Amino acid sequence: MIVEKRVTPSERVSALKECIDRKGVALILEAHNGLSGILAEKARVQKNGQTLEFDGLWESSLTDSASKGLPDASIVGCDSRIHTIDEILNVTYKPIIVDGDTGGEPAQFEYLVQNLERLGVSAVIIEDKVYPKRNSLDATASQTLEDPAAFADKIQAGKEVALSDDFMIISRLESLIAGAGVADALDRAEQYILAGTDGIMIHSNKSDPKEILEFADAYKGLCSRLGRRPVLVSVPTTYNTLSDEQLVANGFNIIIHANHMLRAAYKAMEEVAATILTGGSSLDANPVCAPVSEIFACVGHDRIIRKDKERATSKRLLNGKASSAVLGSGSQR
Ligand code: SPV
Ligand code: MG
Repeated sequence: MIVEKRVTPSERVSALKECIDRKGVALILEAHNGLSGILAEKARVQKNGQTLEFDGLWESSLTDSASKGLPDASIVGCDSRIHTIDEILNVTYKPIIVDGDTGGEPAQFEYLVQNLERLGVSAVIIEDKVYPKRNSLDATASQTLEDPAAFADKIQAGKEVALSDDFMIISRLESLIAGAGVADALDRAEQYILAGTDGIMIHSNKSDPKEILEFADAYKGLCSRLGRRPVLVSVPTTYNTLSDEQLVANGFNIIIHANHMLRAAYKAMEEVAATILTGGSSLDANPVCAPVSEIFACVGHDRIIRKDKERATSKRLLNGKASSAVLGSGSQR
């Protein structure tokens, strides 16, 4: 699709920070390919006289991997992730936050930062676990935390190679995922803030938001002691009894709904496959499928057809003018 609102990569890099400066918060939805990126970006609802929309997109390691039929366990390589990121960037205009997993070793992270910034990504989030990591939502997986000083060095290395101050490097604390508690998370947050991080993401896989709220409360004191407050990020997948509004009230500046487009697509695909098998034709599946015309419009097919017609009309007009000019010049002789 030809994106309606075009932006340059550098305008796009700055767009996330601008959004947070303007509104205090960025509401982000996951995308795992071009089509889900378009849908996440163009979603609009009317509520209490206001138009609601997402401010940007999350390119998730879980859903990028799952959409390739692979587990989120450092299996999908960097080049493949970059390919997906570029695919989404190509058809959207809103800011993108990339899930950088552990970021690899500092030299790998430097290349990742350079590459993402060049493409127009606004932020990368890396997590303080050791490579190869396991997805954080699996509470049964063993999770090993990175040495905080080594992680702080990696953050610093990334900050040094980023060209724009607007490109954000966000540190993701995995202390609660590894069972190390809020005090460990705060201690690590301090080290990462001193290393120059642009944001802190506190992650949890519990349904009870108690620890998250405890961290958010203590974060205020930590930041006022350090004299700097990097943005605070939440991924409320498991503790989604807490609304976005409540998260904002507790100091969160970026809220990422991290996997819902993929999970919704999964259910819809499963349902349609079963419906076709059961019905013995695809007739019963019609109500759960978007019309092809809608897909055409969404991905820009309609625009091509309209342009084809316009070009054919102007060619006919030109040919008409040319032949009447020839006829005209002939009749003068
Ligand atoms: C992802 O979306 O890949 C994330 C968030 O890293 S989570 O799956 O909750 O770990
Ligand atoms: Mg991930």
